[in-house]
Amino acid sequence: MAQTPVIPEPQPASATPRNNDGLEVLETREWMDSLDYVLSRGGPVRAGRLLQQLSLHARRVAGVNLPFTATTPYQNTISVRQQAPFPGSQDMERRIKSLVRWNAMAMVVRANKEESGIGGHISTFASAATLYEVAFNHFLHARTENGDRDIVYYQGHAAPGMYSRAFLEGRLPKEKLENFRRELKAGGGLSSYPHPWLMPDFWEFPTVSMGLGPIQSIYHARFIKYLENRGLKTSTGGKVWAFLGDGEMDEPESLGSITLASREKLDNLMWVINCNLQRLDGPVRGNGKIIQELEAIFRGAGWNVIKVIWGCDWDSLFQNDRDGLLVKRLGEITDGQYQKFFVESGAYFRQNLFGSDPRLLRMVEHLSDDQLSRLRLGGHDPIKVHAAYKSAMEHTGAPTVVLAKTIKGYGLGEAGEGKNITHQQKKLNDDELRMFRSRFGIPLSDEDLHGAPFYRPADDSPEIQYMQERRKQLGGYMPERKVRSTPISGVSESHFEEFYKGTEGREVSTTMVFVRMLAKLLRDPEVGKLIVPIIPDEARTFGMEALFRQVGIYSSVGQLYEPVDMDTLLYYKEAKDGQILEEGITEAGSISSFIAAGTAYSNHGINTIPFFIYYSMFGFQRIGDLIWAAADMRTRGFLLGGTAGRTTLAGEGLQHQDGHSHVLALPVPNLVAYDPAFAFEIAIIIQDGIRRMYVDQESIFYYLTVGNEPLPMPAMPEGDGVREGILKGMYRFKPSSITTTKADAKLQAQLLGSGAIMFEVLKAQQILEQYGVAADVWSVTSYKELYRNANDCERWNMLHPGETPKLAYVTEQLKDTQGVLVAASDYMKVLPESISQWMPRPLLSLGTDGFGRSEGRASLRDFFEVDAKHIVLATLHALAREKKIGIETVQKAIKELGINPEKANPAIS
Ligand SMILES: Cc1ncc(C[n+]2csc(CCOP(=O)(O)OP(=O)(O)O)c2C)c(N)n1
Ligand SMILES: [Mg+2]
Repeated sequence: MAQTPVIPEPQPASATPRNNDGLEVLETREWMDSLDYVLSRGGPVRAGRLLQQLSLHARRVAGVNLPFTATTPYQNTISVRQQAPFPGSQDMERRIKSLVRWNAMAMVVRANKEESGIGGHISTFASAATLYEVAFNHFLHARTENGDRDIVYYQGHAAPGMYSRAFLEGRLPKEKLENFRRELKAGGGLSSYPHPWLMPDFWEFPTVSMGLGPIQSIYHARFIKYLENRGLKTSTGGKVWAFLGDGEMDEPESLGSITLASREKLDNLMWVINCNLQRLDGPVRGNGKIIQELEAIFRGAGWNVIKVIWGCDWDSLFQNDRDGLLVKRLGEITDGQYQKFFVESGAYFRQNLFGSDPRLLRMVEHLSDDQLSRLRLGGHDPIKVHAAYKSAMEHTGAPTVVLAKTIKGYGLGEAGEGKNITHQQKKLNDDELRMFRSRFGIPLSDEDLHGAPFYRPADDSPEIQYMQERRKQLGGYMPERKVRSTPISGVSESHFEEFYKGTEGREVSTTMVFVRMLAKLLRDPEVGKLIVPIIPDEARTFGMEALFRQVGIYSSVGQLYEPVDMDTLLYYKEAKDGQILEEGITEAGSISSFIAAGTAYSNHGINTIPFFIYYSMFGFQRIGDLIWAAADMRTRGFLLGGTAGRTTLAGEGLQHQDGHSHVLALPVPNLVAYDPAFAFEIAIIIQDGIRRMYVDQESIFYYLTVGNEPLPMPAMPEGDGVREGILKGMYRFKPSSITTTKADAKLQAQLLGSGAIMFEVLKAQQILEQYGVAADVWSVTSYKELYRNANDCERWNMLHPGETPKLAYVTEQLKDTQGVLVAASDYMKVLPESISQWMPRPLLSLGTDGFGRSEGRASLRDFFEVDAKHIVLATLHALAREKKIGIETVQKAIKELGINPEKANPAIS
């Protein structure tokens, strides 16, 4: 139980007791004795109740108000009497931990000896070793008795510790450790940090971009409850653990979603924050106290907070601290000052911490300076850490955070223990190696030390046997990543056929098309239940409210109120087995759910198929780093950028109108991005996406932009190449009617349209006929796919001279065409330009570079120069450039089309 400070604070140590105070001291002592009696008879729960009753009584009869305290005293939350006994061999575990420490340190030192500047971190794991080792030896289940497992987010910078342990377990050979941070060496190496893309059998979660681990762990824990409540997974008690840094807590993603965890009562979630009081440059809160600050935040948010500040060495000091003088003094000291104590001598510690009051000095007079300097902190004491974890495991109804106080660079001594430079320390000289070796009792002689050799005792040594046995008991090794699901058999084409036919003149938006398709997929007997629609408070924007009723909104408690729109058809239906994750206004949270759902095929053996739809502007631009992590994690699923396009989202203006998400999608290597124009294109893409990801098990995911402009959806053109073209990025959608009737037309053009601007291109095609230009219209569904393919061909050709060169898909499509090339999209001009070098002739690209405006679509397209008339002008301009028409035709057209040549350039206005 948290110790609420309802006992009056003791007088400051420096105050001289007055007569009256003497009485007060006596009185206080009597009350304390009484409380001790209650404690001994009824235990802490009874004592807590009594204190609460006393406080209520005091308020009722005399209006006594206790000051609000978000924090508890600067003490361990778990008292000595509540502390669970340590179940293992402390001595053996200390020896194993020392071996893990040594090899983790050696890995970094060696890597930097061989290649100076290669980097790596010693001090993060050095401070966290006990936190990890107690967990590995006693808590982290690779498989529980019930067949579940624990999910663990390891702190990225502590990776050497995890590699070192895997080496001792015999899972990683020495050669791999020698190639730490040298992944391109023969035989492979080890990633600097956790990267499932690079080590798909080992790492599950990339955590090194600070803040991504914390938020993902919350949404993952919630997603597990979602799977359980929806009957897709049986509840077997697996936990989600996240090992985090105290500096990392400054990231908004770290703390921004913690109330979700408490609101959802995620008692399957456990955070261990390594409070070594330091970040990269220096102290996290030099002038404050990070543990107290975090305690207040987490308590306020409804978490179960367990502080592990002091080791067992302090127990007897606190026992003798009858008046709370010591606790009070410890609470006064800032973190910056504590850091100084860690690096100073015992004499300094005595004088500056205890020297403030003679009574404090008396409390430690039995300890030598040396003993004083070695009083252990809680986070380095396996007994305290074990007790905290055990208590956390037993806590129900709320998530737990363990705030463990440690020393950064613990064991590095002069090389960096507790020093501000320690985060970056990667080199140890021979003296420092010797000291480290001796401190942790590694059986290496002085002569052997040079070069920081790895050390692993024989397989049958007691240490290795012990650690193997512990992991066996806990179900196997960790970390380990593996695909736990089997492929689905596919999804029926029947869901998509309707969309091939078009809408026969009826105007629908591509968003509506998508929503209708989703509704159909949700009814599919096999994949329907696997679909996870994710929405950050935008369902109505996308016309998805019908789904509320169809599949319900997930709520772990069901619906505890009568919804205000209960009497309507599409009421706001929350249900325990609801399928929609209505996340509220958090794109970061929603993408975390997307990742949890899109990696369930490996994490939980369940092929959930997430569809996360959001305002396209708030995707890559806002949560690009989480999307990058999703890619690393081999997440599968569909991202849908809704109300997309700089000129298609009317009215919303500069901060909403997205004309660059497809450019921002370019860097993500395994992301397949499409800007479809027609219903049938979406149908082909989604159908093929499900096949590639869930049948063929490719490690890819999708980004589709969908718009909100109602347009008549045409039928899919006949012809073999259409389906292939849609998927590969382009196909001829509508040849010019002039070319088919008058094959000798002199003026020709190839118009490349995509997304919502396709309809402007089709209009331009008709206007161009009036100028005698025969223009074919191509639908470019994916510049990214074309770019990827062209690059791939180019590279192959470069590496294989003399062999038949490969032709880029875009080249192949356009090589036999005639006329000028003009592209128009609702995205930046650079997007089509990215593939122009593989086109047979120069490209003129129209796009929406610049800031958006609050306006209607027609005005926006005029402003950004992507409407039909500008496409016509661009085509005529290109033809004039080729000397196919005279300048006067272009000048005339400008007048006829009503274009103001002096208008401001939208790219910079
Ligand atoms: C988003 C992001 N910003 C910056 C960094 C660079 N960085 C790496 S570690 C670190 C300090 C980490 O401090 P803390 O979270 O306290 O971890 P410790 O190493 O002290 O356990 C920083 C700033 C990063 N990895 N990610
Ligand atoms: Mg830190």
